[in-house]
Amino acid sequence: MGLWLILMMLVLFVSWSNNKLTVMSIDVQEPFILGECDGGLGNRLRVLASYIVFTEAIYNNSLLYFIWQYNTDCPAHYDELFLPIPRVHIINSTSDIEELSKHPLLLEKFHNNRGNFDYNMGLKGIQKRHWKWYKRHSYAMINPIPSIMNKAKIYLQSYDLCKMPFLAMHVRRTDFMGGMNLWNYWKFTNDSLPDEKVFLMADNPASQHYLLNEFNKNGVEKIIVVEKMKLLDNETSSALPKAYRHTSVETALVEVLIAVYSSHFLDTGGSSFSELVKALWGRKNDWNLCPPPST
Ligand SMILES: Nc1nc2c(ncn2[C@@H]2O[C@H](COP(=O)(O)OP(=O)(O)O)[C@@H](O)[C@H]2O)c(=O)[nH]1
Ligand SMILES: [Mg+2]
Repeated sequence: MGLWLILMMLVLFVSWSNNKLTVMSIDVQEPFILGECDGGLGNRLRVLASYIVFTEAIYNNSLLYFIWQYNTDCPAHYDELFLPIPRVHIINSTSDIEELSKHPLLLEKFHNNRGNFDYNMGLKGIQKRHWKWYKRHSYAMINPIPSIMNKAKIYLQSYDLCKMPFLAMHVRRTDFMGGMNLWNYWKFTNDSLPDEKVFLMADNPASQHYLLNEFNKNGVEKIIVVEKMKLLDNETSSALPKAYRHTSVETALVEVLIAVYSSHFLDTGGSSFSELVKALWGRKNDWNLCPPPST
């Protein structure tokens, strides 16, 4: 008798928990738009910034559900990098995405859009004269978590970069062949002033090692980096996935924050990672990673 009772309770529990699985796991009570991103950090953030504008300018301040998946292109979860944004819910589970796609309060679903910020504004008919304001406004909501800010702050102070103006350059090579050849970055460094440091952001170990070897000789540290990447032989590097990242995304973001404090930045044309430095250029005073000069 006792065994029957236990069996009955087990059957009841299983059917209850199965039912529960079909109940919405996200409690949506307001109209929302659903957007997704992919690619690397720069690609993702410009899509996020554009959709934030859409919620405000087109959808009467609706909520935004934003799909950010962890993958080879961007091996990091959103909340490992950035603080939450009011009225934006970041989601990464496929079941949540399916649920939200069918939800009655869904206003519009945006497929991944890699177009740059201005292109996205044009796509949704936002007036050109407002683009600049919206760009500043939406990127101002994107704030790295304190531990990442602190890494950039410590780095800037360790090289005295808050006191001495420095240059920065971004060399993007691994799975991207846009931009300039290494000669331009070599020349940029060679033309710098004697005491001026050149902060190098690079995605590719071979380019990084080449530039470091060219300029850091005889005890001089002309080019500075956050992390020296491991140089790989041809066989090992050709076995890696095309979009393999040689540093963590966290390190990449620390590099962006540092470059924002440079006096002059040489980009890789067409790279959205370079574009991110420019989009965040105006954030120096908000973040205050360099204390204001004492008078
Ligand atoms: N650490 C580091 N990572 C980089 C650098 N450039 C590119 N990456 C990595 O490569 C990804 C590039 O993707 P994305 O930001 O979309 O820029 P895009 O592909 O150049 O348009 C970034 O998310 C980084 O993970 C760099 O200078 N330093
Ligand atoms: Mg990309």
